[in-house]
Amino acid sequence: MSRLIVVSNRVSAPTDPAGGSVGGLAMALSAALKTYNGLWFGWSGETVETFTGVLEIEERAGVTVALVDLEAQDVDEYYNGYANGTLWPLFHHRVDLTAYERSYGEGYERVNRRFAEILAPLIEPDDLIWVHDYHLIPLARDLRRLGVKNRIGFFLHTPWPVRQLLVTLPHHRRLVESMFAFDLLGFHTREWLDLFRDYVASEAGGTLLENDAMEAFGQRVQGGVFPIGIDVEGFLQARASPLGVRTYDRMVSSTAFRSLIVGVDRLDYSKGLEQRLLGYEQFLKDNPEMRSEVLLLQITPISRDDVDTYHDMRGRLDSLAGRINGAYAEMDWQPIRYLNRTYRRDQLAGIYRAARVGLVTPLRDGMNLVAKEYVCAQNPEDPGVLILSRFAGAAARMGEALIVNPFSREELSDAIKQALTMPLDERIRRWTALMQVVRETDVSIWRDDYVSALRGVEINREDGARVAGYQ
Ligand code: GDG
Repeated sequence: MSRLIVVSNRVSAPTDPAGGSVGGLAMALSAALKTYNGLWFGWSGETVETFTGVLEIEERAGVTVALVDLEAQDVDEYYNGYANGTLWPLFHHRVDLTAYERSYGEGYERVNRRFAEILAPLIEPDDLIWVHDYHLIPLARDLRRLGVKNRIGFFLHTPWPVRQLLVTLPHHRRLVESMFAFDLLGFHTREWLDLFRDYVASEAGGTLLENDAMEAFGQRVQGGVFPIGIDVEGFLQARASPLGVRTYDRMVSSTAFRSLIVGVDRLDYSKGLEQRLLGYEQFLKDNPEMRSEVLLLQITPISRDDVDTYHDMRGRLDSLAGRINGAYAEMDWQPIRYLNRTYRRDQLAGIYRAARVGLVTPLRDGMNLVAKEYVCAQNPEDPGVLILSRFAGAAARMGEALIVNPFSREELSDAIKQALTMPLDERIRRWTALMQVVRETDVSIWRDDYVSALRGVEINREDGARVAGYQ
């Protein structure tokens, strides 16, 4: 059986096999790596003064990981710069926050080249290579230049942007052309894949073929839709674990007859946190009689604080939460609990279960796993209500949530009221449909579908040309 090589910017293979704090994606990929006797390659997270290219190979809970350190300039230009300062905002339609620095693009190309040079000698002829996310878009091209002929697949965890915004990126053609060195391009939703295909047809002068294959730049690549999900059984176990149950009890007693509304998001402008707090404030304004019956718990671990836009946003959120609390709190009640910290997964599961409403309102999001976790954690006999942004990839299949436009504070306010007053039979009906989607998109299904699609892509290497398409 061929080995699987997973490549991602950061390697999140679990160190603790019990996995209490490990995400579903990490667990699913680790399980696949164990089955296929594979390898997980990426940045160690360590910064050194000068790049050495030395590879550290270690075993983590049965998974072989191969890690490489980056130098400070790489971290500035490739990671904080091009990946998180250019592609992330652009792919989330924030051209106002996008940095168009030439040095960032150069750093990005340099690190991808370095990764390719270190990875190439580890690859055996039958290996399947699965590259993750926007940090590593040119990697297949760089591996091909080094003579790697294996099947290489790519999965984008973010949305793909509309063509009219993507063309603001200098060298957008070069970036997209490099994607044609992969054999399979996976997206969460039909919408993201169609946006990619629109670029190929309109901007690259390519041809759209049957079954989502595409031809451009003298190459052919197969596209596909693979909606990611959560590890349902793992999450149910976390919810039923002693800490999950204890956290649930603690939340129920600390909210004392109030309805808990929960939000869980990395601190990121794509998550619509400011708009969410303003929507909640609107609800408090519109419904004075319900004020002291609710409580918003917003869990927001700090992320990417080295990037200025994140740092600035953190300050704005602190003051917004403070202002709303200052304006509406009573001596025995505060409308918002805003926490910049992380919890273990089992604790999160307990918190979700205690919440009558799950507020998931990103402005643009590849999928959004919190929506699925919230649904999965509910009590089937008395489930809470998911409020979900129409701009999350998750909304493509989770239409039984209360779907909202997160840019409209009135709509958010109305949805919160509707969720809090929804009769039990409607809550059960909606939850049952949503839970079915959560099960149908379990992360192991996503992973296995992707790996078998990559294995099934037909590759014709006559004359050295690579032509990919489903058999
Ligand atoms: C990207 C795409 C796509 C959050 N706080 C804590 C914690 N979390 C966990 C959540 C959830 C995960 O982080 C966040 O996943 P999301 O899907 O919501 O968002 P991104 O981080 O932006 O992920 C996204 C995803 O990739 C997968 O393809 O869905 O669209 O942007 O699992 O629970 N976990 C723990 N403590 C916390 O405090 N343990």
